[in-house]
Amino acid sequence: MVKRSLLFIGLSTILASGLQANNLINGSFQTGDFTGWAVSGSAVVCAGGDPFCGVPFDGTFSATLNGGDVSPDAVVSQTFATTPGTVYLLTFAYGIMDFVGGATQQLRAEVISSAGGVHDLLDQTVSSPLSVDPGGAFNAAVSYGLYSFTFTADDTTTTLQFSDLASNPSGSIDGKLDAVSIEVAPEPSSLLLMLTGIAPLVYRRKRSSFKK
Ligand SMILES: [Ca+2]
Repeated sequence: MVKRSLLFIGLSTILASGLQANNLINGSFQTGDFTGWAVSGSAVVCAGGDPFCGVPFDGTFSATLNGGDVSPDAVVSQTFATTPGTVYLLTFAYGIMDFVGGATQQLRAEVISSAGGVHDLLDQTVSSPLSVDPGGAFNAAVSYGLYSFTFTADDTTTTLQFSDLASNPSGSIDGKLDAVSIEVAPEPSSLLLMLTGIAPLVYRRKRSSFKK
């Protein structure tokens, strides 16, 4: 138990230090909007106190994809400065809010070099964790997973792009995106520790104080 606690503290320290070096602007949407991002389709930034928003993974605000009874067509991207030859670590929290439980949604994450080519550094589609039974409508429970990928930059600017690929565009099942970070990757030994620790973690955020 002690070792596990120490490991958790170590991971938290790495994550915290990484967030301080985030190459992205407004990666956690804490401006309350998409400042720094280019957005098309159904995506909004909303506050955690809104029962239709869901609890954020980090801070006060998070992004909702395909909120309401709309088709999942959101594309959210940001171009940032990079150093060619440097290995970067992309991390983001992706989750699902569902008023029934037992569903998943899918998100495509691409890293596109400005040097040319299409989607040439990273192209991964992730599935959210299974949604939880919220125990009653509008309690804003969200199941988050934390996802990490590395890529090697080959130009001075690079674009991160998320595309909503949810297969269940119901009004009561929405995707959630938060805590997006791109930082210079830690040394391989630290990275292995970090990824090993992150993989089993699935987060459930529930605003216990939200009762109306
Ligand atoms: Ca946030």
